[in-house]
Amino acid sequence: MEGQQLRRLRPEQVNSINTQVTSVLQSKIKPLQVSQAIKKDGAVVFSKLLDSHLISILNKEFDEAFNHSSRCVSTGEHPPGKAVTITTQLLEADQFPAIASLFLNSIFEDIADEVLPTNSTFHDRIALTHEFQPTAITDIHFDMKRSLKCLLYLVDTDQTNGAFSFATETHVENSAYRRSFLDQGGQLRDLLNIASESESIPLRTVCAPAGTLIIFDADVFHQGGTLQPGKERKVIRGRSLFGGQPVSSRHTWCSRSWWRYRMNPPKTPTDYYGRRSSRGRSRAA
Ligand SMILES: O=C(O)CCC(=O)C(=O)O
Ligand SMILES: [Fe+2]
Repeated sequence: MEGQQLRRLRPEQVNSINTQVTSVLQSKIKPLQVSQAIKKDGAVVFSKLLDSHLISILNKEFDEAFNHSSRCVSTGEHPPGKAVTITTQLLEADQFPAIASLFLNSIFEDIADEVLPTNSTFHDRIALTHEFQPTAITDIHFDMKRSLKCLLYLVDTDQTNGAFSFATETHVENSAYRRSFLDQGGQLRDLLNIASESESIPLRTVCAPAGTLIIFDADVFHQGGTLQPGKERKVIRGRSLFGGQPVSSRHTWCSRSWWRYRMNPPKTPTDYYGRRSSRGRSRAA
C-alpha cells in the first residue's frame, strides 16, 4: 500500500483511549440482554453509542488506515467506494487503539459467544469501507455464511448516504433454510440469499448519527442503502463467523460430499425460486 508509515502512539495515549472506550461500553451494553434481543429480533441498534470525541479519534484512525501503510492493513475491492481490512492478529499494541479497543472489546466477544455458540471466530478481520459512488451499496440479502456483525457509522447516515436497513425476525426463516440446504448436501455458493424485487420485505432503515452501532445476525435480511450524488458514508464493521459451517463455498471435486450432491441434490422448496436468487446470479451485493 502507498503512503507514509502509521503514526505510533505513546503507551499512555493508548491506555487512555482504551479506558474511555471500555467505560462507555460497560455503561451502555448488557451482553445478556443484547444477545437475547439479537436472537429474537435479529439486530440491535445503539443510537449514538459513542460521543463526538471518540468518533473524531475513530475517524482519524479510519483515514490513517487508508492513507498510511502497515502490515496489518490490506486493500480490497469495493465498487461503491473503497475498502481496507485490518487483520487483528497482526495489530501491534500502539496501532489503531480506538478501533482495537472498540472492536476487540470482550463485551462483543461475550455477545458473539452467546449468539453463535459453536467455535465462532471473533472479529479476526475488521473491515473499513468508504462509500462515495452514487449507487446502491448492496441488494436485500442475508449473508452466505452465518455470522454476527457489529457495524459502526462514522458519519451521520440517512437515506441519502446509504443507511443500513434490516428486516426484523427474518433471520429465523433464513437460518432454517440454510441449515436444511446444507444438511441435504447443498453447496454454500448455491444458497438463494438475495430477496427478489417482487417480494415486499419490511425493512427498518437506520437513519442515525455518527457513533451509532448496529449489531446484527447476518441471517436477517439486510441491505446497504443507496448514495445520492455527492454523498459519502464511512463505516467500520467486525465479523464473528459461526464455526459449525463449511469453510469453503463449494464441495471438492469428486469428494464424498460432491458425489452426494450430484446424485441427490438438495430439495429447495419450489416457492423459494420465485422469492430468492443466489448472489452469483444477481447484481453485486
Ligand atoms: O454496508 C452495508 O450497509 C451492508 C453490509 C453488509 O451487507 C454486511 O456487512 O453483511
Ligand atoms: Fe451482508
